[in-house]
Amino acid sequence: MKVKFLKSAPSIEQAPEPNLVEVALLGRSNVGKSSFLNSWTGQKIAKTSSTPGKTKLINFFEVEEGGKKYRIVDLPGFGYAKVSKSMKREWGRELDRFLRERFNIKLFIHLRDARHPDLEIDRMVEEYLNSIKRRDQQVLIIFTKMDKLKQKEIARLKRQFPGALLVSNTKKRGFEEVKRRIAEILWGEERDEESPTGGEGPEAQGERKLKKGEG
Ligand SMILES: Nc1nc2c(ncn2[C@@H]2O[C@H](COP(=O)(O)OP(=O)(O)OP(=O)(O)O)[C@@H](O)[C@H]2O)c(=O)[nH]1
Ligand SMILES: [Mg+2]
Repeated sequence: MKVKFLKSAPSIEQAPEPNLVEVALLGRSNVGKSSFLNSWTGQKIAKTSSTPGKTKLINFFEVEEGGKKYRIVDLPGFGYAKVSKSMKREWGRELDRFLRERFNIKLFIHLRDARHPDLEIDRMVEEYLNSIKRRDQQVLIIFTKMDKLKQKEIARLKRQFPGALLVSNTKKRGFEEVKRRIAEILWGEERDEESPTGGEGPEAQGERKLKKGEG
């Protein structure tokens, strides 16, 4: 996987051309968004810090992997201590606008701290994302800092959130499954279309088009 930093932008107007699929990383300050990007790509390319509020702009990274190009967007965190009533106020107008209007975002990754998996602010973000997401966009919840949990606590978290994805950025754990899920979401359907159809008739192809919301 090749990754390079592209640019930082304060708003959607300064963002790169929306000509590639993007994956946006969201979550509270300090949850490990920038660390997640580094672990996922296997490169220390995003700046991390133990002080919340490190990432202040919308940061675009371009990735090339197996002949495919896409971007990862590292966003500023929100709500470290306080809980505010609206995401707009919490995050600022520009970020709210970016998330609503950036149509080439195909996947929102919502990172949550495995030690505090059900905070009010995260429920708000979940609701917010579900309210803005379009038919061709998906949300994936991933819990960070699993290295801080005991086995028992991991089991409890998995019961509470069936199918939950857990990672440790410091120990680089959980990324095989995470990468598989992300690839499925980004390219799953296309890979189907590229592969020999194996006797699949036009009906099946039509169905797929409908599922994708095209046609
Ligand atoms: N133990 C442990 N620490 C982690 C993990 N992920 C991140 N951290 C630590 O948490 C702190 C914050 O990490 P960042 O990646 O900068 O967090 P962020 O979400 O980008 O924060 P902002 O940019 O401020 O919103 C750093 O000290 C990281 O080393 C993890 O999986 N396990
Ligand atoms: Mg950051």
